[in-house]
Amino acid sequence: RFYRVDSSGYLSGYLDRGFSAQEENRWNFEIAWEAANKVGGIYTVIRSKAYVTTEEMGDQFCLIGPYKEHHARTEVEDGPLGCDVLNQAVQKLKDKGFKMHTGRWLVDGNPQIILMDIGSAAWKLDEYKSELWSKSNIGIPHLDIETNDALILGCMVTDFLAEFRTAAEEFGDGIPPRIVAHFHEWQAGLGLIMTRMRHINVATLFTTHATLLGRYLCAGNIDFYNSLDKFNVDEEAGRRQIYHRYCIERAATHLAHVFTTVSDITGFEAEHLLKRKPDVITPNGLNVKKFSALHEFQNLHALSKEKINEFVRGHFYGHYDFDLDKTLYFFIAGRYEFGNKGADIFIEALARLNHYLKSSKPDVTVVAFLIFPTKTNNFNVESLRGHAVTKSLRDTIHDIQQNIGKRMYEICLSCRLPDPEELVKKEEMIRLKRCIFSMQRDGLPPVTTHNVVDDWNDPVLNGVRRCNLFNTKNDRVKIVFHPEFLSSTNPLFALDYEEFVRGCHLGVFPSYYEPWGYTPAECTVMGIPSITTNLSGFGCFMEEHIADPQSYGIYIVDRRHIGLEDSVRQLAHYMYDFCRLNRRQRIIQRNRTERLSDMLDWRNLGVYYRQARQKALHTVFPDYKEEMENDIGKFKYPRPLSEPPSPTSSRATTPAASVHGSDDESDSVDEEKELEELRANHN
Ligand code: G6P
Ligand code: 1S3
Repeated sequence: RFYRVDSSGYLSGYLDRGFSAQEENRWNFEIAWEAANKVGGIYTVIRSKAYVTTEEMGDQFCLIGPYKEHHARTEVEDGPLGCDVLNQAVQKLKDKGFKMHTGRWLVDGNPQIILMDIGSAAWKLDEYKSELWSKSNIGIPHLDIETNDALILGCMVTDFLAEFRTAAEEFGDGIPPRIVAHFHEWQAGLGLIMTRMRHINVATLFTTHATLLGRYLCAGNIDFYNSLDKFNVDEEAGRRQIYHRYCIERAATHLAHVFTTVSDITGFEAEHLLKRKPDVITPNGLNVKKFSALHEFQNLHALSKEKINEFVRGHFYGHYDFDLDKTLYFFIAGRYEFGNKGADIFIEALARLNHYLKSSKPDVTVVAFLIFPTKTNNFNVESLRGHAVTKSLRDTIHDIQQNIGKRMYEICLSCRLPDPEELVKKEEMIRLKRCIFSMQRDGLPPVTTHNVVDDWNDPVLNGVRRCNLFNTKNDRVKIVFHPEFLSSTNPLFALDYEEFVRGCHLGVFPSYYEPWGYTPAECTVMGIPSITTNLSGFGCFMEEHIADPQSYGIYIVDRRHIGLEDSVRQLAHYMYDFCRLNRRQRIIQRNRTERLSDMLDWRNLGVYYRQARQKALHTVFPDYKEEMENDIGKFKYPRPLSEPPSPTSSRATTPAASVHGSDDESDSVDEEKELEELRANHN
């Protein structure tokens, strides 16, 4: 067995780039609709995990997905695959008339990828449908294009696996091939069903990231978790016209040799809705990049925050009477599922926070960003105007500054000090006045940056209207709804998502339905504290592994055991407590949050996927010995060593400044103590 210690000091077993897999003729295929095709959260799983899987399996690992030209052109480098046996199987499919694209996905790890052109096999759709019906009694409605496409992909994958198995037998020097085909989510699940129906001798794994019914049921007004054992699943699926999809998901779940879900809570849901308990829980990780200097991420926070400051100056022009040094940036982001992602209670809690701050911390301002993509008619004029007038002011001041400098230089050369009146000319004052006039506005700073198409029915806008959060001068909580994902080409922010997160102070994700939840996990590895819930996979995972999550900057709202009103109140209190931290305390908290990154690194969490693969191999090839690795039980995060008295109302363990009780805003932290703690933890 090969173990490798990588540059950041991780001891990673089995990371021999496929050497032992080659010797054992062992292969791993991962099949997902979102392989090199960004749709949602599964893309992040596949993409971020690729590095650690190629470190383990080398070219014995290959991803398979649908060919989506737009994404493939920018994400995949065309070329033959690394092994002849793979190329041979691909050729066999090409010989049948199917279009196949092969190459390397341009992400960390550079994994091999096969992208199948669904259109090239569409002429076989009726044949595939009839095969599915005769073997499983699952019928797909003619008009459900998405499921029809999923079936075509599934059949192409099955053909490929059959061809590959035959080829791998020939190439294996007498060692029988041990193949794991790992299918993600119901769309890829059709491949699993067909593989099993056609009796192809490979070990199959099925991972569900969210159940179909769970997503639908939660979107309605339902007490989901307390009713899980009472749903009539067939009836519920039928009522929502997803019965055939539900059957596919359930069949894939039951036909898989090993079934996994991304969290315990989704496992619990699957047990009731899909009627199978997962064999392994495979929590989601991230490809964590370590900085050489421990505090580099703090500097990045300051740099990105300055870019957000610039946006805020423009957006709130004419009403910019708050101190940016005492302004905190909160945000929520994700797929626009208003209730599932907890945007409803976020807005409600912001209204309460507004009230608390007005009465007891009026010098603090919170700008809350809501980032949910929805249909818009582009940016609104008011937002663009704000940025234009601040830019014009900046340019004018820059010009005048240069002129003042030249004048000052000339006067000083004649050995005298300039009079203040000599420095700024009258016409320059007029230019400045003109800029200031153009910054006056009649209305309030807009709540949204874009013209939302269905403005009157938009749930975020309606929530904001209901709670009267209209960005008036008196409001201590300001709202910015950005109905589009961020990108560095965005004319308002000019920040990509990662930079934006780094620049914020707190991510707020009070989800009701969240199988895992990458948003708070991403905050954590960037050292940004976040609020999550005990109904999200991530929140439960943190609760399980950390003695006191809150002291590490992970606030967990209870949405399970208490009523909605109490959850809103708790959320509002968490946010208020956060507003009461001074800068030094925030810095300490960020250090602590960042310390949790190891726990979310695929180099550690990858162990669960390995376990699942081994289990599947052992089921199909009983002579294959399962080697049980330790799980990440070693990550028991204790309460932080330094536990000074807290300035906050609700908790005793929130990090406090080294000058106890001081409201000192200076940013020099008791770094030595923090570093000592950090070192102790890293060792
Ligand atoms: C980082 C930087 C400090 C900066 C601080 C601001 O820690 O290294 O130089 O003062 O961020 O923190 P704040 O929580 O006020 O944005
Ligand atoms: C799903 O994507 P979503 O945002 O629709 O899968 C993700 C990856 O496993 C998971 O993080 C998320 O909670 C699910 O909801």
